[in-house]
Amino acid sequence: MELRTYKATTMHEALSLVRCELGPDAAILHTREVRNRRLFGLLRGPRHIEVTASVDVHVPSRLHAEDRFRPPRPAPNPAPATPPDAPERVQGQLQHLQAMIEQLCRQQQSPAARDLPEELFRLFTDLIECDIDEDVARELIGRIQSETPRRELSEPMLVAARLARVLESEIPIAGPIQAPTDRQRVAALVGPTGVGKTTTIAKLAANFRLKEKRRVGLITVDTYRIAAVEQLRTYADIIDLPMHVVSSPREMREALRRMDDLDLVLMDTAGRSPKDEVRIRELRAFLDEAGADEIHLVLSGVTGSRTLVQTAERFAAARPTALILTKLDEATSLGNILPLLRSGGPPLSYLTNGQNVPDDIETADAARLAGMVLGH
Ligand SMILES: Nc1nc2c(ncn2[C@@H]2O[C@H](COP(=O)(O)OP(=O)(O)O)[C@@H](O)[C@H]2O)c(=O)[nH]1
Ligand SMILES: [Mg+2]
Repeated sequence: MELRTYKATTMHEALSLVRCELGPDAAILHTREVRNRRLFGLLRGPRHIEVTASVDVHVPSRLHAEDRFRPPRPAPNPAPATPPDAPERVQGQLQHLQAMIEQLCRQQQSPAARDLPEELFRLFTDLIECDIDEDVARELIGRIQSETPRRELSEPMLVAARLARVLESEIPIAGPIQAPTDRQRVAALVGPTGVGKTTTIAKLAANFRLKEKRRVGLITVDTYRIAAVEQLRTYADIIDLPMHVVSSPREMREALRRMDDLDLVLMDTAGRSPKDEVRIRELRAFLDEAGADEIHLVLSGVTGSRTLVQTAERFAAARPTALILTKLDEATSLGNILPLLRSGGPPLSYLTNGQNVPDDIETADAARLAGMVLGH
């Protein structure tokens, strides 16, 4: 049986190497995080990941539990050579010191950095495969390891279910737009260009009007592009809704007054570049003028994890109360949305998964989304 060991700075890189060289069917047999020792083994150097894989194995390997949990062998005595005539007491103290340093090094390692039981390791690599950031995966696995009774760890189904529950608990949910029948409610959608704001407004409007029988109106402040106004007008005509185009705070007040017998006014806004903070603040002034009850930040699920977090930070100036993630149908994996959901931003209201109006939208559900992130 041929075993190969790959070294890389991240687990993602190591797994890509394995996949590239041994193909998708390679079995991962073992992984460990290694820190090069410096200064006589006293200091920990940069860490790297070692993955041992093989294409000749078709069953998961079973390392002996005692091998997996055996504490690292003590390094050769890092203390300067003690003169032969040094009192035994000094030698004893040096050994004691060395043991303390090793213990400290072990404590500083995150749970995922120690050798993991096989089930957790497999889960860890599955998370990486789902495009979940290595640090997030490490943290999630650490939580599972500390919260799961040892005997349960050998039950893959139980461990996977526990992981799904942990993930679910980290997804904040806002619930759908409120549309009471006794007063007008205003909900605005904001976000970058092209993420699907207008299409989502059309889906929401059609569902509230046709399924929930609410009196709905549309306002657009997206007057930058004629096509954008026409796009919304086409939907308004098809669904048979009143629509107003406003370009100043005075027109906004007037439009809302003319719609004050409606249950819900949905407001479309021009896409803003996340880099244009002045325009985002301008947008906020418009929303204040409208007295918007709900502001939903719309972001595309096919955006990279860092950009998602940064864009949400930039749009914080618009003070969004909820988050809509669009285009989930186009995403090959959804691990990229986790840092955003865990960053303390607004909770999720809706998910959209296609271009069809009004069908391709659903109220966000933490359990379902956790399953989607895990590729279920
Ligand atoms: N695949 C997919 N496309 C979508 C979704 N939502 C919107 N789109 C498409 O994204 C493009 C931009 O949508 P639009 O509503 O004009 O974005 P806006 O600029 O934010 O208003 C259009 O081609 C939409 O059909 C979705 O959930 N999935
Ligand atoms: Mg638009």
